[in-house]
Amino acid sequence: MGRGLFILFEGCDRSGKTTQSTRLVKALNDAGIKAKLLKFPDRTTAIGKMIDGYLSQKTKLDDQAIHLLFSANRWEAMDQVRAELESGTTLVVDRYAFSGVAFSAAKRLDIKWCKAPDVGLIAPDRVYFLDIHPDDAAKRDGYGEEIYEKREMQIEVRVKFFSMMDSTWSIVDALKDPDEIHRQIMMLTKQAFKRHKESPAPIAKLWM
Ligand code: NYM
Repeated sequence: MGRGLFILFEGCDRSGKTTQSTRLVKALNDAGIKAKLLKFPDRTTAIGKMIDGYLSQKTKLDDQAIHLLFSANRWEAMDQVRAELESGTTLVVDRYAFSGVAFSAAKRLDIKWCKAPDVGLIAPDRVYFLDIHPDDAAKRDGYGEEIYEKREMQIEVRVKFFSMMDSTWSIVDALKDPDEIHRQIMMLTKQAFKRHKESPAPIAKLWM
C-alpha cells in the first residue's frame, strides 16, 4: 500500500475550513479511503494550551514568542503525522504553517523570519484555500471572539496567503453553497489521488 496524502485547508477566519475538512474526511472514509482530520493549533497539548490562552485573550505574549509556539505545536505532531502517512492514512489538516506565516507576517513580522521555524516540516500534497472577503466573513456566526478577528488584520492575512500560493494550491470560493464547495473539493481530491497513483511522490519537506 502507498502512503496517504497530506491535504491542507487554509484560509482567513470563518471561511468554512472546519466544516469542509470534516466533510472531506467523512466522504473519504465512506468511500473506503483511510483518512483522519488534524487541526492546528492543536489546543490539547501543553503548548496548545498556551496558544489557546493567547487566542482567547486570557494571556499576553510577544508576537515572536506566539509565532514560535504555533510552529512548535506543529513540530510536536510531526512524528505522528509521518507515521500515519507512511501507514497509508490520508491526513486532512485544518490550518498549517501557511496560517502561521500569514497571521504573523500580517502583524508586520518579516516573512523570511516567519517561515524559518517551519522549514523542514512535512510538505502538503495539496492546499485548498477557502477564499472569503473579510467583510463577508464578519457576517458569519461567532466572528470577533478571538484575537485576530478584526477587519484590517484579516485583509492583510488574505494578502499574505496569496503571496505564498504555488501550483499545489486551489482557490475555492467560500461564499458558494457548502454542498457545491464539497463537490469541488472531492473532485480536486480525486484528481490528487489519481496523480499520486500514476506517479507516486515521496513525502517532501516544506520550503526546502
Ligand atoms: N493561527 C493559526 C496563527 O496565528 N498561527 C498559526 O500557526 C495557526 C495554525 O490561530 N485566527 C491563528 C489563526 C486563527 C487562530 O485558528 C486559531 P482556528 O482555526 O480558528 O482554531
